[in-house]
Amino acid sequence: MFKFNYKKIFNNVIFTIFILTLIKLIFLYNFTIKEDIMKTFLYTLPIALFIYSLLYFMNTKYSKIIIFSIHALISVLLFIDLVYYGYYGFLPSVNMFLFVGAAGEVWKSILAILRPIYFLMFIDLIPLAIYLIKTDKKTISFKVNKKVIASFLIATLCLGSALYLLNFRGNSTYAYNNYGVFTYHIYDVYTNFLNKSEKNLTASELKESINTFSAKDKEKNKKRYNGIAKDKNIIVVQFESLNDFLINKGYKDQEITPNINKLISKDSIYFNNFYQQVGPGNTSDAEFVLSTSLFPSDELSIFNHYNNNYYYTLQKILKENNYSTHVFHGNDKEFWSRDKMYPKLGIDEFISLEDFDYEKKDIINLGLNDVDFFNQTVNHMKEFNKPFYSTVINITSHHPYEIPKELKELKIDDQHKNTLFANYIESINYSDRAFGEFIQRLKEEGLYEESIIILYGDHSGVYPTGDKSEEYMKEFLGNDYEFDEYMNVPLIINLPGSKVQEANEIVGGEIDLMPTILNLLGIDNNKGKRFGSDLNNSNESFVSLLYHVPVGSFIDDEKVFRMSNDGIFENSIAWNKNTKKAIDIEECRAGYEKAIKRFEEGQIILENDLIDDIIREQKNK
Ligand code: GP9
Ligand code: MN
Repeated sequence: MFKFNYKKIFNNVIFTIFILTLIKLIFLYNFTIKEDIMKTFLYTLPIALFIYSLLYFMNTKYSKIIIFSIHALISVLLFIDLVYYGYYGFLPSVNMFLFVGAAGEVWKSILAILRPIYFLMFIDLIPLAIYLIKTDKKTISFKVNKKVIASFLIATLCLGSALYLLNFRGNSTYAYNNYGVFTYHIYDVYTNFLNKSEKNLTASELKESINTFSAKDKEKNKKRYNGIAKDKNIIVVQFESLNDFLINKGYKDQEITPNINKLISKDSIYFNNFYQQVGPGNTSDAEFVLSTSLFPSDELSIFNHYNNNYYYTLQKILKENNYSTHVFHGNDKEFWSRDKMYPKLGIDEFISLEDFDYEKKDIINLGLNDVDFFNQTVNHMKEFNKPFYSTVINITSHHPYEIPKELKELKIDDQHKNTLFANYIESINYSDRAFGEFIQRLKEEGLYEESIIILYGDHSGVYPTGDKSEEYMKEFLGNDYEFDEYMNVPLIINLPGSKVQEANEIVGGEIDLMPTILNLLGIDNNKGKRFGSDLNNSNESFVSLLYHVPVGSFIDDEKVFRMSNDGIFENSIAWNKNTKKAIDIEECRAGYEKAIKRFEEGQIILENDLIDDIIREQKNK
């Protein structure tokens, strides 16, 4: 008869730490899994079993140290996942460690949202260490018996099948939500180191893709605002972390963005249904999407992983039209591989932190403070060959939004003071002030009238944190803080002296910037492939979203659709954009398929570096 010795099992330290890890997994999933926690947990079991079963096979004098180290490492990993999720709304990637590892400020920003409850992940480590030190090695069972071998084999089998499933092209969101935290990290390392998300196309598939992409858009005859900004300088302000809900909005009757509001009030087109389309490259992805009208990746940072591709960019087209091209950013040249990527985008000159006059005290958050940054930017612009195209990327309004007291001007209620919510609006208010001074200086230098200003937010400033700040956010907005709210960034096109005044409600995203700008300049160039459309002339009111929500999610005039994290369409959610009432997701199938198709086409172009092939094919047609 099979006799189960519970006492022996529970005395067994490996079994105990295995159970503790399972509890930690449930703890993590409770905060991070929106769909079926139990399903994810069950799928995580085999790998956890696999890892801990391995410990039974050890028989060295370092066994105790190894047991402790592995368990501690897993606890640290789960802790980092939890904290990171609180900031970004998903798990960290090795990408983050590889490329921004040195940028302490980014981590500082993540650590700023630590909640004491997260430290429960470490609660067992000290008792475990004491137990291991005090207990004689012999009393800790390491003997391998048949049961252990059996469980080890089952675990290996399950792990094997999970990895097999991963070979079908999925994505990291699905990997996490379907198979759990360990599979996610394995998948992430695998894709990042080997660029293995790439799908290999056969020669004929590749040819067919090139043929499809090289089809030219049909031209409309009469286009609104075509050439309205012909030969003007173009100043694009890519405003760090600016959400649309701050525009024309007050905190206790105090305007948060008075200078941006003023910009909107005269000679401007304001797009209030404009959305971020960045992936893991964040700010740098926004720059990429603006310059190319291509989709970024939802797994890899473009600037770091695709900086050897050929791109036919807005800057290159402008150079063909006698523009000089520049970028301003108050951080180092190498940060996010900008030094490698900018030449590929056709940027003549990068004015980075090294090129500004500053002292240590002038640095806030990740770089030069916005007042000095904007001010010195004008000095450089005065010297540029005209017409010029400049992207100006401010940085002070970066998470965690901690700025010196003396720079804060809003009166904040006691209950909100020093919360992420208050820090955010105070920091945006400061950067708005810096922007106001920038416009003033441009006017004084005579640059304003001969330029157009395009301002947009690169991405959201606050993702739902599940804590007090989210509550304050909801109170402030008077509604839920869902992705259609937080992924919504403003786009303003200011055309000095034009008398154009318009609020345009078309739904669009960063991918539409390039075609929109080209139309304003009256430049007729359709070479290459663009996924966006000119927002002043398009009939399509639609945006495909990615990264912060799974690919396939989209927003149009009537519908807001969020693809399910487990990749199953039927588990998705959708609501009416205006009434916020739930709608049948079947109404969203066509939009979902369109969003997926476009995104996947975008990935084929990126992964196979197809832009020059497409241009060659267009020439032959
Ligand atoms: C710093 C900036 C980082 O150069 O690009 O901003 P982020 O990508 O974290 O928004
Ligand atoms: Mn950013």
